[in-house]
Amino acid sequence: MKSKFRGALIGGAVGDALGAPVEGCTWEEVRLFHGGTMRYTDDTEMMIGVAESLIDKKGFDGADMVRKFLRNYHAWRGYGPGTRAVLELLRAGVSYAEASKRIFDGAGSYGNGAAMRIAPLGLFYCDDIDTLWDMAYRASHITHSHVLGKEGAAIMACSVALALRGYREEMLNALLARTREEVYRDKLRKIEQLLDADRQTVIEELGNGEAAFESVITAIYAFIRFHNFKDSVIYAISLGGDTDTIGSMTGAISGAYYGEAAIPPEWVNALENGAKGRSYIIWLADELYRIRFP
Ligand code: F2R
Ligand code: MG
Ligand code: MG
Repeated sequence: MKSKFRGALIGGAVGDALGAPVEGCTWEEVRLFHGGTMRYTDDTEMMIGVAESLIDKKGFDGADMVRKFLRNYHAWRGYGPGTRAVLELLRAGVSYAEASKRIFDGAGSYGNGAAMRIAPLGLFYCDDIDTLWDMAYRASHITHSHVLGKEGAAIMACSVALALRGYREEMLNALLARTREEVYRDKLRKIEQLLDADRQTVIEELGNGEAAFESVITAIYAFIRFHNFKDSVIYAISLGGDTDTIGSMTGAISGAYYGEAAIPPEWVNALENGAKGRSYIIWLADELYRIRFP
């Protein structure tokens, strides 16, 4: 179980860092890409904030999570424009109940920024899916007030919890039993028919974009289609589009399922290891584990 906690956090970070240099590329361009750095992006920076807050507060605390997001924020990690605007409102003193409702003409964001950071919550509330679903909605609202942004994050959190508990394809029915929004239900139902599909079909049917409903189900698909961590994450990135985020979410689900040992050590070793790098992320995973399984 401890290895799975590490797998989810480090798996997410390596998926993010591997996908980062080709974010926004088409899958043909990804195919041509060689080399690249292993620096993580906003996905992992925000995931660290979620983990830090859960550890400090021994559970979800919105005001504290806001403080962690603001303390960690480095614009150069490549934040989405909506999240950037919300963080600026929060820094200016707008309440977190209010800030995320002010963007996109009052519609709020349905971007994947809430889903991409949510893995620690899935670990923390892994044995209580009702509470997890509710907490995922609350943790998302800090930056994403649109229901599709929140639902995507809840599905992602639930996928991490189910993977931790040993679910693979069986997770699809468990997710369908909970998911209310039709765009997600429709894509979850398609996964099994797409297991041998070519990339173009997968992109058309499930998506590879920055909207949560264009990426969360794609990450679940990449996890289920293959039978090891490495193939799932490489495949996720090879779809192009929002590569760091789909790579990160696939890495988090796969890491929770297979555990730390399944992550290629050369990927882990190449991950940046500065102030809040690889060793710190492993420490966060161990702290979460210690709190949940004393
Ligand atoms: N910021 C990026 N990528 C930009 C390119 C970076 C590249 N590597 C480079 O260096 O140039 N990636 C990060 O942002 C994504 C997460 O986004 P988040 O946090 O959800 O932000 P946002 O802006 O709220 O939503 C993303 C986009 O979705 C569309 N959208 C969302 N809600 C909408 C609404 N209600 N109406 C219309 N459109 C909506 C917008 O296009 C948003 O900009 C991750 O990929 C992360 O890696
Ligand atoms: Mg990113
Ligand atoms: Mg991204």
